[in-house]
Amino acid sequence: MKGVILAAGKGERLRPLTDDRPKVILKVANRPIIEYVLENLDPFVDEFIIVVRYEKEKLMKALGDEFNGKPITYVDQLPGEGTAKAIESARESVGDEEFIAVNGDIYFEIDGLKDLISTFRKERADAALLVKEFDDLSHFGKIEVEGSLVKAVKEKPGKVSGYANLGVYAFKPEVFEFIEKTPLSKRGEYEITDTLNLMIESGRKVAYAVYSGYWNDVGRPWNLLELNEYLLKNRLRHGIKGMVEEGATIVPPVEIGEGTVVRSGAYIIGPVKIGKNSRIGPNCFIRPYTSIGDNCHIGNAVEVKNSIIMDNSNAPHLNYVGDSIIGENTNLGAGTITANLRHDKGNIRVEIKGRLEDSGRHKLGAIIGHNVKVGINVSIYPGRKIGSNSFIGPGAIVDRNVPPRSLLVV
Ligand code: TTP
Repeated sequence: MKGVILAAGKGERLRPLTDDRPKVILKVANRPIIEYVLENLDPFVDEFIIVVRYEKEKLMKALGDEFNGKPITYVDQLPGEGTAKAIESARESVGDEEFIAVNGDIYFEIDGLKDLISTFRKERADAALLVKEFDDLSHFGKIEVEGSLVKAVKEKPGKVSGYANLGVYAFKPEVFEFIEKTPLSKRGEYEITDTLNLMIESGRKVAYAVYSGYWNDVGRPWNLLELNEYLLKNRLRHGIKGMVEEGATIVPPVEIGEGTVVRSGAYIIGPVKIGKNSRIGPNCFIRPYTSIGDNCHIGNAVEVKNSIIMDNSNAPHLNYVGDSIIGENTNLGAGTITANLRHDKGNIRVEIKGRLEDSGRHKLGAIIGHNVKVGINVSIYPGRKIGSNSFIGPGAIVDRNVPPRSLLVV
């Protein structure tokens, strides 16, 4: 069986973190998101086929040509948008075999895949999909079922409860004939949910497996923080490979990579994960659910909580980083502070593709892209985004989003 992973999307809702790279290579708990998908597929497949387009060279460089000793084949998405188009792009590589297709940007536990494959086989189905019950299906496709089979898939049905389509499928190769007939949707995409409806209308068997475990569709920036928290809570193993000076306090579980030095006076309360060759302290406070990448510097009098700091980034002097995401190669000047709470304690809203969306969180800090230089004493309002390759001058107050490649000087 082959595993097809859809990773061609632009990830626009995750800007600025996807300004210059596909979302599936963003690291959560210091690992590219797509690796969690590959890990789940690994026991069931002999080859990974990754469908690419947006910034594909970066994806290919990040993953290389094998995973756990099994080959990765990259295929370009055919012209056109949508999940059906993406799956069709893998047609030649899949050949005449059954296959699994999974969105590359979702996190789920392996049990879901086991159940999906056994249902697909037991029902002798033409297709099978993984579903999960939610109270509000506004953001999902609703799966209507009858007995053990799917009756219909309805895209974005509004605020109703029911089974949601999770983006994990098993298919017989015959699906490609139905993809060919799939019309363009109202959203201007070729959608695999429309293909499934065509299959059902033609009397093909589409089965489903119900998943009740943790699932995260990493579409918006705060989903990265939720996933980070889940992974650190559930998958972190305490282990210190770096050097911890006398006078530093480590409250497990904390994972510290090779070459990292934790200096005296650092106080780290797990779950916290720190990559390789980073410099931590002296005299800093790192609180739970924080991931710090490789070659980072968290210096004197810095507090970090519930945040993701990606590789080669620094919060070197007198910083507060709370409920925030900081991209790669980014530097915060001395005294730069992220605010993560509104005074009225309301939910923080974030602009996503031009519309303000409720993050559902009353604590959310800054979302800073890659290669950003932030000057000294900059204050960043909750839920504000700073685009990649920007320069924020000293003393600035970032109370609105900053586009990529900006120069903000007060
Ligand atoms: P989405 O999350 O719907 O799309 P996206 O990744 O482009 O994100 P955004 O809406 O924020 O711009 O896509 C679901 C999955 O399918 C995801 O893993 C990317 C993949 N995909 C493709 O491979 N090709 C496509 O044409 C589309 C639309 C998505």
